[in-house]
Formats: sequence, C-alpha cells, structure tokens
Amino acid sequence: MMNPKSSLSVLVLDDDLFILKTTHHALTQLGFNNIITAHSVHFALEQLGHFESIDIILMDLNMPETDGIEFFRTLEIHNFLGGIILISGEDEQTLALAKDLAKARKLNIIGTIAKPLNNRILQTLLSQWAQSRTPVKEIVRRPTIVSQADLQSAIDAGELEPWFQPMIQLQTGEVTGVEMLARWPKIDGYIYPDEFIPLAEASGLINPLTFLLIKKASYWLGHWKKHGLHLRLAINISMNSLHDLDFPDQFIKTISDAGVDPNDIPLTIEVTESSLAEDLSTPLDNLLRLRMKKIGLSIDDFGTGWSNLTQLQGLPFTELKLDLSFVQGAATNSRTRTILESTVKMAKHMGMTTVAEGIETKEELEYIKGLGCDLAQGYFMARPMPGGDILNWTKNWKKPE
Ligand code: G
Ligand code: G
Ligand code: MN
Repeated sequence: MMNPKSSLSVLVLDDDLFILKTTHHALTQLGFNNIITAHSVHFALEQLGHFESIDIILMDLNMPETDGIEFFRTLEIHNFLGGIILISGEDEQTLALAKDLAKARKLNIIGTIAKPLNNRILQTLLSQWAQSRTPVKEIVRRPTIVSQADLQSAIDAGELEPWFQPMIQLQTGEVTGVEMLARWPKIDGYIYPDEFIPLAEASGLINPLTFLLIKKASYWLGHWKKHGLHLRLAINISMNSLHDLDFPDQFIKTISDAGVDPNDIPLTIEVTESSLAEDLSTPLDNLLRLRMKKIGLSIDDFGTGWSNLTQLQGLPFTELKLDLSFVQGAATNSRTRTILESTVKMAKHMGMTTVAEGIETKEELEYIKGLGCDLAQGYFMARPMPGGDILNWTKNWKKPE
C-alpha cells in the first residue's frame, strides 16, 4: 500500500540551516518525500508564488526577517488551508499565545514543538493530522454565485450530497453518530451550505433540499449498518421548515419511505439557537409533534444567541450542542470556562445530552471530557466527509487514551 504521507507536501521554514537539515532528515525518515525547505518567508514565496500546493507548514516562530506572527497574516491573505506546526525556542506561554493568534486568523495549527525538535512528538502530531485531515484540494472554497433556478434544478436532479462528520462518545471513545452537512458538488469543487442554504430558505426550496439529503443519507445509514456500524444521525433543520405546519408529517413520511425507523436508528434534529428567539408558537407545535414521534431535538450553536435560559423549561429539547466558540475560548478565558462548566451541569440536571462541537486539539478533547460532556465533534476527530469514507475512517479511528 502507498504510504499516505508520501503524497503530502511539507514546507519547512526556519532561518537556522542546521534545523532545516535535521527537520528534512526527520521528515524523510517518517516517509515524507515532498519536502521544501526555506530559510526565509521571502525565499519561500519566491520559490512557490503561493501556498496552494502545500499541505503542512513547519515553521519557526522567531525569524529575523519576517517573524512568525507576521507570516500568519501572509498565510491568511493567501487563504492557506493546510496545517501548521510551530517550532520554537520560545517558552510555552508564547507558543500558546501564537497559537491563539493563528486561530484568530482562521489558520489551522496542528500543534507546537519546542526546540530541539523531538522526532517522536513530530511523528505524533503528523499522524494525528494525517488521520483527521481532508486533502487541501477538497476543501478549497470557491465563492460562487448561485441562482434560484440553478439550485432548483440541482435539487430536482438530486445533485446535492450529504456529507457526514463523526461524533464520538467521550466516555468510551466510540463513534456513535454523524451530523449530516449539505454539499453541492460541481466539476471544480464543492459549494458549501453558507452559499445556498440562505437562498433555499428564501426561495421555498429548503424542505425539498432537506428531504433529498435525508433520502440519500438513509442509503448510507443502511450501508453502515450492514457493515456492523450502528450510527445515529443528526440533521440540521431550518427554522423556516419549523414554521410550516406540514413539516412534521412530511418529515416522518420521508424517513419512513426511506426505511428509517427512529426506534432503530436514532434521529436528532438540530435547530440553531439564534432562530429560537423568534415567535415560537408554530415551531413549538412542530417540535412537540416530532418529539412524540421519537425524534431527538438538539439546540445547535448553544451560547451564541439566546439569553433567556428560562425558555429552556418550556421547550422539548433533548440535547444541547455547545458552540465551538465556547469550546475554543475556554483555553484562554476563565469566564468562558465558568459558563461552559455551568451550562454542562445545567443540561445534565435537565436530563439533556451535551455535545461539544469544534474540538480541534487533544487538550480541548480532554478538557470537555473532564467537564462531563457526553459527545464530541470536531476536526481533531474528523472533518465532514462523503458517506463512502465513513466505514474506512471508523476502522482507522483510534480511541484517545
Ligand atoms: O460544514 P459546514 O460548512 O458544512 O456547515 C455550515 C452551516 O450550514 C452549519 O451551521 C449547518 O448548520 C448548516 N447546514 C449544513 N447542512 C445543512 C442542511 O442540510 N440544512 C440546513 N438547514 N442547514 C445546513
Ligand atoms: O450546524 P453547525 O453550525 O453545528 O455546523 C457545524 C459547522 O462547524 C460546519 O460548518 C462544520 O464544517 C464546522 N466544524 C465542524 N468541526 C469543526 C472544528 O473542529 N473547527 C471548526 N472551525 N469548524 C468545525
Ligand atoms: Mn449543526
């Protein structure tokens, strides 16, 4: 079998030529053969022109000509989507701060390594990355202008695809479910939901879109089950759908036509928290009717929009999904930690399941496990992927120790 690492390209950036040489050597030993070394940002840019073909950058934080922090800005401008490993002689706190800065620029920090470079740590970081990553070419986002007619014909032709992001049970480390996320495949890449869900909502296409994806997802649920993998499915439902009194019946008919029995395959509907601030009489009716049909109800992006906690008393939710900004802010903000900890406690007292989303590092995973959260989802485990990749990913999934 081909070593999956060998197809990844790595850029090593360090002003210290000795480090460049030893890092190159270490990477070669780990099975990488597409390695570019550069002693300055200027030189790297001159050689490459851009960073599109690079999967991983290993970089020194402190370089005389352009420092690492400045380089983050360059990477942001170039919309760099690969992973970054920081190597530095700086203290741990500086490294942690640099990591936060990079995150604020939407860069993906795989981890940090102190100098002198430790090969074993490097290997661990790289294999975690290789396991969870989506190749750069697949995640390139192309801003697209989508028209209502295009979207309509894509739905009619069944072109939209459900992708799935795994969720793990924190206590056992097992994969127990997936969240379905819409993707629109095009010849030159994928269109992402932010670019067509609002249009679907505005043009009355959201229900046909949702039902198409559910039909396609049911095929995968059956396929996984045949291979011994029993997964629950989380489905994002727009508030527009919940304002429509016909929605629950249509939803139940769609799943039963597709052969999905919620007593056998648990289904959860995710509704975003911010939308719950609106007039709730019709949605509440609908949510209750779905709940009576044994559909789980989850509040998505919890912590982002809604101040009136007492409303929780009256809503039939079974699950609370902590927004990723909370989870990711916890490392640096003690108030965020306090809110997070009390929210998990509150949810438990109310008998709700808690899911932490946006887990990107082992530290975040351990932290939320310690809080007593039930489930976790995030790039640290896996990015969203096509249905055909789930079995293989699950087979290779190593439970965190
Ligand atoms: O990975 P991602 O870019 O897939 O998703 C972006 C947002 O789009 C998420 O917040 C998610 O709630 C929303 N989304 C993804 N798929 C669907 C869908 O099928 N229906 C609805 N209503 N929202 C979706
Ligand atoms: O529906 P919801 O808003 O929960 O959709 C999840 C969104 O978050 C999707 O766009 C998904 O691609 C994204 N996502 C999932 N895991 C992570 C993660 O670990 N980090 C970040 N930044 N985004 C994530
Ligand atoms: Mn969601």
